[in-house]
Formats: sequence, structure tokens, C-alpha cells
Amino acid sequence: MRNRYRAALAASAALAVGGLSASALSHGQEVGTLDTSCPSGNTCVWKGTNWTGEKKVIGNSPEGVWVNLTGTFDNNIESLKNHFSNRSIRFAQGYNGTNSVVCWNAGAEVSNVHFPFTNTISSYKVGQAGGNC
Ligand SMILES: [Ca+2]
Repeated sequence: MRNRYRAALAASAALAVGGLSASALSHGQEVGTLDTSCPSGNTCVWKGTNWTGEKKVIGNSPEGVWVNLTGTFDNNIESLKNHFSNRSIRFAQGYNGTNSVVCWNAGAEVSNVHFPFTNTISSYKVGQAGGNC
């Protein structure tokens, strides 16, 4: 029992250190929300600039379908990383792909989503494998 507890403690300590970045800390961000990573094969969006704040991971399914953002992510995206290996992703200001649309190819890392998309994105569409913007 004691060994299991110790192992769990070590694992959580390692996770905490791995999620921190010195520059983000210097801006007084809440430690619990710092996770700038985005796993391969996904697109990630963050509520703050420079990949800070709460993160949402978007997988590759469904593809070719507009998906509406819900809850606190709607109209609240300020940075993103497209870590799909070979897919673009589109974002629209309105639901179901309405209003203005912006697109980023695989590999894009946007620290500050530009006007007029900052905090206005309400839906997204994952592209087909092999597709560019
Ligand atoms: Ca919107």
C-alpha cells in the first residue's frame, strides 16, 4: 500500500513539472491549466494565447463535417496547434460553418489567432486525410 502511494505521488509530480513552462509562469497563470502540448494526430485549441488556459483536443473523427463548439469554448479560442499528420482544419465564426471561415494545414501552430477570429470561432471541420486548405 505504501509503495503504491509513493508511485502515484511520483507520477503526479512528474506530470506537474512536465506541464509547466517558465514563460507562462512568469505571467502569473494558474498552474493547473498549463498544458501547451498537443498529441500527434490531433488538433488542440486553447482559450488563451500562447497555448495557455483550458485546452480542448479534437481528434480526426468525424471528418468533413462541421461540428459546433459548445460550452465555454464557443467564442473563446485564442490559440491552436494542428498536429494532424496530413489534414487541414477549418474554423468558422458561426455555427455549422457559417460566417467567415479560416483554415490551417497540418503542422500549423498559431500562438495568437488573428482578428476577426479571436474569440469568435463557433464551429470547426476536420479535413480529409491528405487534404490541404
Ligand atoms: Ca461565433
